[in-house]
Amino acid sequence: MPARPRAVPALTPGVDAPTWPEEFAERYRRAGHWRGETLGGMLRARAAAHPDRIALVDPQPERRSWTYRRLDEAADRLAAGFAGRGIGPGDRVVVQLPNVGEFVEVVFALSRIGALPVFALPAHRDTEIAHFCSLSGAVAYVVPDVHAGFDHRELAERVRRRSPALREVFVAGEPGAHTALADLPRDPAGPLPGPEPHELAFLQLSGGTTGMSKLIPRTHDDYLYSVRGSAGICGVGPRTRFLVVLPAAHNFPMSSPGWLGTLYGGGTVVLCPQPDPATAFALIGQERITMTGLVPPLVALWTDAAARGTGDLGSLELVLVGGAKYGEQAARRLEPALGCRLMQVFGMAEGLVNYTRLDDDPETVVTTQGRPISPDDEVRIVDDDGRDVPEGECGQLLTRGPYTIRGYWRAPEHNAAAFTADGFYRTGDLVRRTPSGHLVVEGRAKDQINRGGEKFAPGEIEDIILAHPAVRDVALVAVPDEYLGERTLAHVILRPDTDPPTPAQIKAFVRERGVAAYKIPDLVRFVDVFPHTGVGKVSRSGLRSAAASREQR
Ligand code: OOB
Repeated sequence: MPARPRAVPALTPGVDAPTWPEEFAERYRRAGHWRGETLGGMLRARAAAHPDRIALVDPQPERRSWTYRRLDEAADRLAAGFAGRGIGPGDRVVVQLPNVGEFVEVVFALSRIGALPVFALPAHRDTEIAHFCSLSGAVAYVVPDVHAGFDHRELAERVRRRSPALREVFVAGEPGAHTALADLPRDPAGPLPGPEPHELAFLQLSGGTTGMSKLIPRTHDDYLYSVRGSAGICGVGPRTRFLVVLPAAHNFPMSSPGWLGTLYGGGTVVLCPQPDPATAFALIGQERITMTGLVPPLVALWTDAAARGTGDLGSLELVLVGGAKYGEQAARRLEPALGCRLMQVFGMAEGLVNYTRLDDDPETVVTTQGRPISPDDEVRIVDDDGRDVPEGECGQLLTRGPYTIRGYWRAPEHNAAAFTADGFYRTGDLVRRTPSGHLVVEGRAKDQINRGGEKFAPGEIEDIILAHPAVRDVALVAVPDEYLGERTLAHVILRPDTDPPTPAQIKAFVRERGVAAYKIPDLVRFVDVFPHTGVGKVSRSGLRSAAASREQR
């Protein structure tokens, strides 16, 4: 197919997103980190090397499987279909699909034409999707028909009315008023004008610290370096059978080593439709799964279920645990309970990923969150004034390196605060480093909630609650929770002469605004005043400690 003339030039890093200074880019290329690969090119190469090996299995409702050749061809055909609908290089496409085969096809298809997936999670609702559409300027949105009882086609209709740039909605399944992915023309495509390795591959979501999530621009070169490194550290190879339990669009199950790392290493990816032990254990047995990645609350569910003797986990060799702090005592229980190895992973969609290693001693594996992938990952641990703390002491983690972004998408003001002048990303995590170079996560300096691995900025929900007519002020804080690690408590000050709402009504108010369910406050408490800091700001630590010392509703 001839290259389509474009009204808008393809995006390049540096225009909509800050990029690495040339001296760094050159260093990363010279070191062999950036090898000039693209996502689409990687799949093409694997399909050429072992066309008949099974790349992907979507087990439900009827088992479907793709060889590497079939996946490669499916990506080409779908790419032609997207291109035929006017989607081209640099265009953003919000992709909100659960763990289904179409998700992987869509990602590679968009990559083939140089369009950028914007990775929404299945839990996101009107507020988040409209935000991703407007911030990215998305021209298209890909949804399932109905997932977990929720009709995404209706969501798409509402979002389309709010998003002038959004021209197309594609549906995996019954399309309703939209276009079915399956109905896109599937003319065999000629060579497509693919993206350059230094160009953006997609936009990931940040957990957010102020307002709504920022978008994280990742290039083919940088992302594939972290994928290759992760696959190597985890020992991914042709006999790896990786179960994608967490939402496939999240950075952890995508690249640590996740489905991309598994494809990189020539293994087989199996998509798990739900993370509950009944579903996952059955698949582990049937599909002889060797590896998976979980957040700590899920491991707790799995180890409890395994202790009750459910499931045949005999094939499982390695479980990666990350996304939130994995407590040492829980970590000690994993290997005996699941009968496989544990690897801790402490990563972030912005870049830096740390792993414990297969040859680390068992104490290191249960007591640390690992060390960086790359010898060129620069890590600084600093105090509040930005000075390096003495070795072994706790401080804020700053990082810079070959797969850590230099800035968020279209967010110059935020970038000025989130990055140092010399390009280090302020992770907001409090860590210390052991003599072996492993990091231990001690806490968090950033204003973020991490509810069992799902992150968001408290301000996002505070703004919604503030719109309630009876609410004068609100502060949302995380309180410790045995299962989730953290859950959320909204402190609410009511206006004096209004009908006081109940906690349930506050929660319903948030839900009705259309946000992901994990952001709805777990607890609501009405108070008369907030504790304040010396400079008159609401003291979140004061609220947290007050909450911890009181009975919670
Ligand atoms: C992963 O990525 P994100 O972008 O959802 O969240 C990153 C943040 C980190 O800054 C840290 O605050 C927290 O999540 N985190 C952990 C952790 N892993 C992530 N905190 C304590 N211990 C851990 N093991 O969550 C992510 C990305 C790639 C691989 C793994 C996780």
